[in-house]
Order: sequence, then C-alpha cells, then structure tokens
Amino acid sequence: MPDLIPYEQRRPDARDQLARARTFYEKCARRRSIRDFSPDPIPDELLEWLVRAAGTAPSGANQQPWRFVAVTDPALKREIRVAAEVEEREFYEHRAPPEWLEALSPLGTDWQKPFLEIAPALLVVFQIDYERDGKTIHKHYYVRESVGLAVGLLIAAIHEAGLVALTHTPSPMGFLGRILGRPENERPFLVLPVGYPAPEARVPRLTRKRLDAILTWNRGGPPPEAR
Ligand code: IYR
Repeated sequence: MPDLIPYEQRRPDARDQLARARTFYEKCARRRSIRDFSPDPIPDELLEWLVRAAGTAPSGANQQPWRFVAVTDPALKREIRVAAEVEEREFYEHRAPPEWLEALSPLGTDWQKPFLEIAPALLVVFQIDYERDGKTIHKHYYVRESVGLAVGLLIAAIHEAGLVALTHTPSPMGFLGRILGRPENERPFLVLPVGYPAPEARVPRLTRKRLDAILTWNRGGPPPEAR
C-alpha cells in the first residue's frame, strides 16, 4: 500500500508564472560549460548543498541510483588527471573517428585536461546499477536516465550558486572507480570539475537551437502526412 501525503505548492498568478519561467530560462541561458578554472577553493558546505539539490531528482522507482564523490585533495585530483589524460590521448590520437574530431573542433578540446587539477573540486558521479543484499541482487531501473536528471539539477544548482562546471566524460572511465575505491556496483557516469571561472576564461561562441527546432506542438487531429 502506498503511503500518500498531501502535496502543497502555491499556484502563482498567471503573469507572475510567465515572468518566473522567463527569468529562469534567462538564467539557464547564461550557463556555459567552462574549461578554464580559477584554483580558488569552494567551501565543503556549498558542495553539500549542491549535491542535496541533485539528490532531489526523480528516479526510476525512487531508487536514487547515484553516488557523488567529492574530491578536493590535490594528490587525488592529480592522479585523476594523469589517468584521464592517458585515455584522452589515446582517444584524440587513435580511437576517435575523424567525424567525431570534426564535431569537437569548434570546442577546441584536446587530450590535455589541466582543469582536473586546477578546479578546486571534482564531483565524480557514479551510477548504481544494482544493490546487493547478502546473496540477493536488487536491480535498479532507468539508471542512466535517473542519473542524467540528477546531473541536470546539479549543473543548474552550480550555476545558481555562482559557480561553474564542466560536464566531462573521459572515455573509458573505469579508472575512476579504481582511484576512488568505489564498490563494484558503482559505475562512473561523469566528472564535474566545479569552481570559479579563471579571470581569462573564454568559451566557444555557440548558438542554441531556436524554439521551433526543439518544440513541436501537436494539437491533435489527423497525423501530418494525412493532411
Ligand atoms: N571525452 C573527450 C572528448 C569529448 C567528447 C565530447 I561528445 C564532447 O562534447 C567534448 C569532449 C574530452 O573530454 O575531451
């Protein structure tokens, strides 16, 4: 039997609602992925609030299949950088097909990942595919979707707190579980260096798709091909 409790959320008036949605969009639109960090430290408590926000994400069967490992120790960050650069060098010099390198060229990325050492904190996100309870294995559902949603909230929280991050996916990233001593049911998902932008930080000139390229209104009636 589900244990149901009332849900209370004040309904703003319609004008207020539109203004708030627009203001939130404008805030989100200013967020950029940053690769040039200042080494300035951030308080542990701030990181904790950001991770709390991430942990409110919806998840398959509310299994909350995530683990956030916060790394601020310079020696550990260095170890992660060195291991990531081994994989990334292999990727950029051998593994990546030319079309992939072509797609990345506007970002100006390469195998070197100094931000893994310079950023004051790395939030290493793991997905938990199952939990073991003695001999029984409890499988989790929609794990990648759930963790993706949590990371979405996390980057919004980081931005709201006046910090910046990079969603970094070294590939393959099995080394993260080894370096951070995670159990076998935790699989690396993403690394988020978090901090303040370096004063000289630059970002690629990017555009975002227009609304009509991402939103389709389907107002019912016959399917388009039948019109
Ligand atoms: N993991 C590499 C390559 C890379 C891939 C994608 I898709 C990006 O959007 C950016 C980078 C790297 O981190 O450089």
